[in-house]
Amino acid sequence: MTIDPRLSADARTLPLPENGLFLTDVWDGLGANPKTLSAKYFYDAAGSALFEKITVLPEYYPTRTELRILDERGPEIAEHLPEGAALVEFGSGSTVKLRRLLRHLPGLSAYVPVDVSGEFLHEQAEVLKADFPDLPIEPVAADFTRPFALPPSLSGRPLAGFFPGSTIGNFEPAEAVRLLDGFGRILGEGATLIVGVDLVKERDVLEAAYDDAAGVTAAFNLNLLHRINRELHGDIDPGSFAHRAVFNEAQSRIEMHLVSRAAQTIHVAGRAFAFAEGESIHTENSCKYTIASFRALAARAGWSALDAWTDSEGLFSVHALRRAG
Ligand code: SAH
Ligand code: AVI
Repeated sequence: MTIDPRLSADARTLPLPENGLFLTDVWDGLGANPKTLSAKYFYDAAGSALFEKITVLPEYYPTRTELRILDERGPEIAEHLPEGAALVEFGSGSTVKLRRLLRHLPGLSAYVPVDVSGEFLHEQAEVLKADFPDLPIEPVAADFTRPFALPPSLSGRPLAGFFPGSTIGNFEPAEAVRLLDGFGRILGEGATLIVGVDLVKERDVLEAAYDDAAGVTAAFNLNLLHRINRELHGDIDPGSFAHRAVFNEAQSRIEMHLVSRAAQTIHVAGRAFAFAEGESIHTENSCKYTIASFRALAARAGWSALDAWTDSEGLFSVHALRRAG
């Protein structure tokens, strides 16, 4: 994913990406060599629903492992959040992780889920409000790589950030530094950020997690093509592309691609894009870290390490970071 360089705390603009931006990003990405599309476009309502199915697949260890860490270490994690804090979650999805933390955060003054998948965000916020009627919940539909405003009602409250799921891994390291620095500007000096980060492990485990036997991850990847057809007048035959997930060890990342099964030309809103047989669209990176390599990256973005927790098998990590002055 790419980060808009204008990301800053005091920006007051730009809610959801308009279709115009989706279109120009798709045109730019398919016109590039190699072809690429931003992973943030996976998440329309159908993509968010498919991601939820991924999270319970036997091969997809990150969600259940992070949930276990949050369950077991919740009290220690909570100690790093100031009393009366408003918690801003970046890429909140189904809010399942927040639910696990909430029982350890009785003093939370507000919860602000931020997500680019607007319809899903609002549905999930309504369900959460029904379950936690005393907690002020203020959803913000926004692309967090671009400038966005927090609700004015938060002003004066201490802010803390929550960024679970290893969504940070979907950004290449230089982009991840810019994103974490942007979160620091939004949350302010001295703020705490709790981040979930997937750890480097054997190729077989990683590749199975991104190419499951039931084909759900393939459907998630291919949904991007369906979305282009739905929203941008595309004429793509999704069946003419194959899902591929491969661990790029040198870059310590899983790469997802959509590989053209044949030489073909597709059209998006009237513009033509030619594919050779076997040519791919690079749709996602999912970078994997060690505790030390993630701490080094966070330090480059102005965050110092407070603590980190992992599961007994060393599959996944949760970090508490503090924004330096
Ligand atoms: N936090 C949840 C969901 C992770 S999936 C969990 O841990 O299970 C990643 C989430 O980030 C999705 O809900 C997706 O819609 C959201 N997302 C991805 N890119 C985004 C962006 N640029 N801005 C805002 N939300 C984004
Ligand atoms: C949201 N993100 C951290 C997921 C990941 O594991 O990189 C997205 C995903 N892509 C394929 N499966 C899950």
